[in-house]
Amino acid sequence: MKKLLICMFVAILNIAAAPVYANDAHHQAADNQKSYSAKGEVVAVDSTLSKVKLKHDAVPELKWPAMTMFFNVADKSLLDTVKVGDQVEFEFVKVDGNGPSITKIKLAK
Ligand SMILES: [Cu+2]
Repeated sequence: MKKLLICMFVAILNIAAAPVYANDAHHQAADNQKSYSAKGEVVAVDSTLSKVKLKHDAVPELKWPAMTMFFNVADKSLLDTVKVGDQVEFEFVKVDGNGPSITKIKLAK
């Protein structure tokens, strides 16, 4: 629970920081399209809400510690290939005001 709160706090900080980039077209475009990679384990799949809960490793680029949290998925069909307990590699983008969104997810080798 504590880690989830930290994660939400980080998300809120990122939303608060967004206007800083709004004046700089270059940075805004780069940030919106940047995707981040991480590995983790599937803890829960909610295909109705297009969300997946992952126990993910640290994401140094975002200064995220390892934690368990929900991610949105860009396309619901991404969830067809994973199930609870799977070790996965995934990529996500950050969407202003709507949390991180997974764009790719596959079984880890
Ligand atoms: Cu997290």
